[in-house]
Amino acid sequence: MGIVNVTPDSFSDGGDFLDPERAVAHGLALADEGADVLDIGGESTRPGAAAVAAEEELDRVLPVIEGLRSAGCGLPISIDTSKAAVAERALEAGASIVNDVTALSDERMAALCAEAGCGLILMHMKGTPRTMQENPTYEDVVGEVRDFLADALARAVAAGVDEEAVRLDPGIGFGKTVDHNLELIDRLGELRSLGRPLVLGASRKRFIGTITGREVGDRAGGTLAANVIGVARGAEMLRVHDVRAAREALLVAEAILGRRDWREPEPAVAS
Ligand code: HH2
Repeated sequence: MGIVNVTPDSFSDGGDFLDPERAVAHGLALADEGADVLDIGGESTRPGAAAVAAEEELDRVLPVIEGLRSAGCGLPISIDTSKAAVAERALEAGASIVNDVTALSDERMAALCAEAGCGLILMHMKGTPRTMQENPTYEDVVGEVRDFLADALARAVAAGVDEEAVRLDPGIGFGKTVDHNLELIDRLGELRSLGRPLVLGASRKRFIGTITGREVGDRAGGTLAANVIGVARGAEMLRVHDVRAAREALLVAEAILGRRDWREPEPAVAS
């Protein structure tokens, strides 16, 4: 999943793709690099980020979704939003997956996704982006994240969402210390008991900078390590800024793990 942040303030690429033409060009470039899905977001969720009104979020993301479609991009598009009003218009414009980092905090979201029959990513977060990094504590981070995601999945299914349409994400960096993030990635396999494909979003995040001492634009090596271990532990979708590097790392990692014969052509694009 290639990230297209149409925001002035995202932690890694804030402001780079606020202009819709640049965002569309970036999405097309990520498609060329081998993305299977493009994740379009119009509101930063970095710690302390300012909230954005639905109309402004829509003004950011709709021209990009429409622009990608008119440029002939046929990849599935996910809309990274926690607002049902934004998700609804994005789905009409051509998105087919809702990536909700608040796991259905908007009471209309589940019904909307059930009605639309779209894909749905539910992510764990402790607190809100404004407060989540204020001394997050857990007795057992993996157990708490698993219980939260099980509950979110149950709420989605109770609202009519097809269980098969749901992917689950431990929410790396969302109300977690460095050690929590490391433990969640290392023990990611324990979340497979939830029975749904797992998404991992570690790309360029702060814990990588803390460990490597690298600034946000210089965390490619650390990102690859997190993603490769994540895949070895069972992640099936990686949310990344650098698609080509992730794709190549996966080809080699999956060959080593014996999950794919490197002589065979790459499998068809996932949806
Ligand atoms: N992380 C971010 C945003 N959306 N969605 C999922 N499913 N998983 C994640 O880990 C995740 C996410 C934060 O990263 P980014 O979009 O690069 O930054 P910002 O929130 O500042 O725009």
